[in-house]
Amino acid sequence: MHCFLSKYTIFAPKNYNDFDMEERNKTLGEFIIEKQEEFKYSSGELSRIINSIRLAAKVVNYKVNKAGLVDIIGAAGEQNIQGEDQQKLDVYANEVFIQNLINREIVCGIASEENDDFITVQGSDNGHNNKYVVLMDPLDGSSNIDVNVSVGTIFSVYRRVTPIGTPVKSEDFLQPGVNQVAAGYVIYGTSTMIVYTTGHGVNGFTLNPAIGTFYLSHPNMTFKKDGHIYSINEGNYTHFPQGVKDYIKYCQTDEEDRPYTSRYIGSLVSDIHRNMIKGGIYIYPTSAKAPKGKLRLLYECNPMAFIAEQAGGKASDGMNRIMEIEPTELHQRVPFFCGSYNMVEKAEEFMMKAKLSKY
Ligand code: AHM
Ligand code: MG
Repeated sequence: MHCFLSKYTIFAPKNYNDFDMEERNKTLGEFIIEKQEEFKYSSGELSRIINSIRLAAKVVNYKVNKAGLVDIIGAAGEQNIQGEDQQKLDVYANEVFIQNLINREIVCGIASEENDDFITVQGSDNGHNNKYVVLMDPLDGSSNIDVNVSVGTIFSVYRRVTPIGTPVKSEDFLQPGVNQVAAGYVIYGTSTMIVYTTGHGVNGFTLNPAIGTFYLSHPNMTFKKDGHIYSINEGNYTHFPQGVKDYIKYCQTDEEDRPYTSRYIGSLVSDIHRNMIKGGIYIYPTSAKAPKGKLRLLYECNPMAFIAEQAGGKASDGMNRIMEIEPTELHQRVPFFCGSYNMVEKAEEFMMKAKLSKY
């Protein structure tokens, strides 16, 4: 039987529709398969973890995008119109990510910023034979949801250090960031993206919401060596260490390529993502309100540091490399300086000068 196209057949112009991207770019699924052999211990487990995060990200994205709407529909009480209990979105995101990882039986443990302690996960054989633990902040910056500002998920993957076949212990989670085998974030912004690294550079994938597929939109993301943006909550200025105050003055001084631009969203993922694309530094130092800093070493700083370094940037606590800090507790906080390499170095210089001038 002949098949023919009539002269009336209408084609969408090549560069016009949403699906054009599909022809040109790899999907995240294809990318994961293609890159599997780059992983140090290539058994497919790490690929399955990334796949599971990809699915959870889509579910959370759906919920985040109708956050305002759910309030309207369910405004009268604790339940929405379907009779479901309304939950805070960070609790919801926590459950989605954890449940996804548990259902796929691919990790031996999970630690989350939302939970006091880590969770032990049994594999398909009801044993403890899986190799990886996942640490995450399921919905960072969630106070921004109410005002329609971008939020994100941050995750980090480590190989366990206790013997396979035994239940996980705290030492599996309390590993320095240099041991990470993968880390990434999901940004629920004007578009939704997954950005991640497995130690071979950083790649970003944008969700096409029409078909629910992530496409490789930002291959080989890199931080500019020098940037012009500094991101810090200057409301806490009086309580900052002297080195940070001096660095802020430096950013504001009218010399050479300065003053820099100040941009602070108050949503770590968004601030880092913007700075990675445009060049800049993010700082959350110690202050009177947060004497050890606010951000968590394991759930926020280490994964962001891994991404930053893989993108040619730098991450420190003002003095030391973030990824070399030996964690002592799950919810440990640290000061955080992260971004364009030369900017972080300059900030460290100011920190060191201020420290030395004390003596
Ligand atoms: P959270 O984990 O409770 O959401 O807090 C982390 C967030 C970061 O996303 C953001 O950079 C920072 O807290 C903002 O803090 P502040 O409002 O003190 O500037
Ligand atoms: Mg957080």
